[in-house]
Amino acid sequence: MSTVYVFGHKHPDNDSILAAVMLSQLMNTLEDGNTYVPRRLGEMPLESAAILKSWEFPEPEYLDEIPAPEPGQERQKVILVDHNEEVQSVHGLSNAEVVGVVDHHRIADFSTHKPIFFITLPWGSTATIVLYLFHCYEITPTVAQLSCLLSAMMTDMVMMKSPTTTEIDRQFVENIGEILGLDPVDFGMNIFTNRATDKYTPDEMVAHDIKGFVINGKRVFIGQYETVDKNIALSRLPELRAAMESFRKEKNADTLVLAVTDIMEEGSQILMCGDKSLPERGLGIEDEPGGVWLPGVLSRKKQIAAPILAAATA
Ligand SMILES: [Mn+2]
Repeated sequence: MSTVYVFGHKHPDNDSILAAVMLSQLMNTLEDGNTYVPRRLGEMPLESAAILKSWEFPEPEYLDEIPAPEPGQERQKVILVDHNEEVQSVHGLSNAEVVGVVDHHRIADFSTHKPIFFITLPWGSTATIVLYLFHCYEITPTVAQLSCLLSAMMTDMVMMKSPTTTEIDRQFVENIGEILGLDPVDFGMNIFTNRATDKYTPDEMVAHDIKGFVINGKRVFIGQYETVDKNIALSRLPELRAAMESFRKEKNADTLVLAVTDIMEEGSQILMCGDKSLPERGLGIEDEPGGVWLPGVLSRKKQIAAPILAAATA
């Protein structure tokens, strides 16, 4: 009988929040004796707050860190969703007992003493995997749950335009659309509009969806700011570059890459600061004052982080 915290990565995106909430709800339905409680490691994305509110689901509370257990106390049990790298996870993760991982990213630095619930699949979103788990446990998701899962799927796969989208994702999306009687693409457009992208400050554009990596001992942050009109963000370029530099210094990082992804034009404007050699090599570009436009680049994981990581080992 334990309380198990379920949370996505720091600077959470819609998938990290909704996959944590939906997986907690699924696990609680199974009544395995534990209580699963979703948490978040950063600010609520606007679209996640909007959809949870519309279904009257409470927002997950903020989790700052996991303290070391008092003598005789058991470690806090946790399930990581949408990430598995320590650098992207909660402060004090080593004080916790990781009892599960549900993720769709590379496996970086993971090892355990005991067997655990470890499910990673190279699908387009963690929400797709959570939906698959509903099927595995023969639990029928409610309309509210399907709607939340579809929201996370559509943002994480950028309306299914992202190259991370698999045939399985497409089938699940189509299936939810039929059950809910809606067009998934129209539904996804509404989710993106809920982001009200022009409301973000340059600091928020940098910080609201950013992931840290340790590459050959260097700390590299890769952020992604998704918008329906990149020109609004890029009209504030000097402030944006200043915000990038101050984030990098604050995190004591060597390199920061920011992708301003335009989901309508289907590409990303790449900005970088600090030591640019690794991302320049990985992406095959040279930074310019206004950044570099990479058409077709929508996925941080596959089209930005992966080539940068590959360049480090080449
Ligand atoms: Mn994800």
